[in-house]
Amino acid sequence: MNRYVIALGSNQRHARHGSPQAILRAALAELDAQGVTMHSASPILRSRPLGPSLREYANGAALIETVLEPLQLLDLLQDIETRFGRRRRGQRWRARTLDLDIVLWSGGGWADDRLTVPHPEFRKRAFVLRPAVSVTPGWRDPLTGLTIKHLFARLTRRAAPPR
Ligand code: A4P
Ligand code: MG
Repeated sequence: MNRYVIALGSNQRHARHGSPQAILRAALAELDAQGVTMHSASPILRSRPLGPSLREYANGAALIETVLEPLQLLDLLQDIETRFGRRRRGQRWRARTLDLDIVLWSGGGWADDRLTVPHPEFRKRAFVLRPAVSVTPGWRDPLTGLTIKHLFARLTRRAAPPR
């Protein structure tokens, strides 16, 4: 079995599912329906956008367990993103109905042209670390050896306001 921390984000409404918050809930339900075991899902938080998009995000994190190997999980996440109307073409960081990222994997690291785990940016992002703290504070980042809780404390201690 593989355990993962996944990050969820949305900053655009969906015609059927509604608000970004509702989209994240529906995405979690969809993972469950696909046979992924949901150990813990964070509260869904609002966060200010990082990057060019001006709309507020809903963000969350989940601790999951599944037989799927990393690339199989990525396929499933991308399939769910597509079903939620995510368009993959065009500008990076554009407004999106659903973004599902693999943050951490119990197997350690993965690096190829499709997938990098741990997610290269997660240590700098409060909108990933804050919900991750609530699902698995003690999980250690294999790169730095620091726990999620420690990474979040380190990030939010800085002078810059948290995002
Ligand atoms: N990919 C590589 N590693 C991973 C991984 N660990 N998990 C590849 C998921 N995918 C991974 O992603 C592009 C490609 O990354 C995928 O095809 C996959 O093979 P994408 O989701 O299609 O593109 P993107 O999301 O537009 O780009 P990127 O770099 O993933 O954007 P981010 O880093 O996800 O940032 N502000 C707030 N407040 N909250 C947010 O959630 N999100 C973003 C997007 C910007 N600002 C935000 C938020
Ligand atoms: Mg992404």
